[in-house]
Amino acid sequence: MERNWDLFLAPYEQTVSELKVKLRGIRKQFRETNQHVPIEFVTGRVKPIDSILAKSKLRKIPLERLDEEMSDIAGLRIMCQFVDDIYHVVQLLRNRKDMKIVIERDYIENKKASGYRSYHLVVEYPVQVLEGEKMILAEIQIRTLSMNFWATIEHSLNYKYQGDFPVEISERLRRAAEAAYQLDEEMSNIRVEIQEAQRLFSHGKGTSDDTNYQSPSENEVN
Ligand code: 0O2
Ligand code: 0O2
Repeated sequence: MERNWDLFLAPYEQTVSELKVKLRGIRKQFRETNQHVPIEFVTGRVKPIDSILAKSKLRKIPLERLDEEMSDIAGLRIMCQFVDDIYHVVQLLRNRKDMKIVIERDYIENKKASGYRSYHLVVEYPVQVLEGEKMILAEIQIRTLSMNFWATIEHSLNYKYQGDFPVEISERLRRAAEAAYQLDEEMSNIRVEIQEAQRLFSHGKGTSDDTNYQSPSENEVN
């Protein structure tokens, strides 16, 4: 029977839209409460039909089993400034009642052979459809801006070489991945410096409440 793709993909479209709003909502709540915002930006996509077909062929997933066996038809990506933010976001998602994490893969501690780093979650997310509730699998990739830069470039090169990189290019990409990670580590070190300075500053003013942090000029005026 010919598959009606619009009908099949509709709950996935709905999942991506709803999760984008919810994940961007987390960002907004941090901003509004003057806390360090662990999310820089959020993107999402439904996997294009030709990619679904190519992957199902490669992984030998029968089309009737796509709902259960292809976990990235709905895909969300959360970009963070710092590596620590990634683990903070994972913890926030673990505590949520509106989605259930079913798979966790830490490709930061365990980077891939290509040099790829990111934290992957697969969640079960319930969407409301005419027939009632439907459970949809969605993949959430959480990465720093620097990991995202590397993955985006590597992904486009993958198209060019169809995954079959010349040895020299793979080696260069692996070195670039390490350089990207070093950048993350340097930024984390600077971040500790900044936070220490903020703590010293607020203690000096007789308050330890970082959420009430104001810039020196504002404090002097008040
Ligand atoms: P903000 O936080 O105010 O900047 P839509 O599907 O229409 O809901 P959109 O926004 O059209 O989503 O596209 P997409 O690709 O999902 O992008 C989501 C957000 O990520 C957008 O911000 C983009 O500006 C932002 N974005 C995408 N790529 C980059 C990037 O490389 N760097 C940065 N800093 N931001 C990026 P918003 O929605 O305007 O929200
Ligand atoms: P897309 O939409 O082109 O990004 P799965 O593929 O999820 O069934 P697997 O392989 O165990 O099973 O999943 P994994 O490795 O946790 O996640 C796969 C996704 O992670 C890929 O999606 C990429 O988005 C990303 N990814 C994994 N390894 C690499 C890598 O070496 N380089 C880059 N740039 N991205 C990587 P797809 O399937 O490629 O789809």
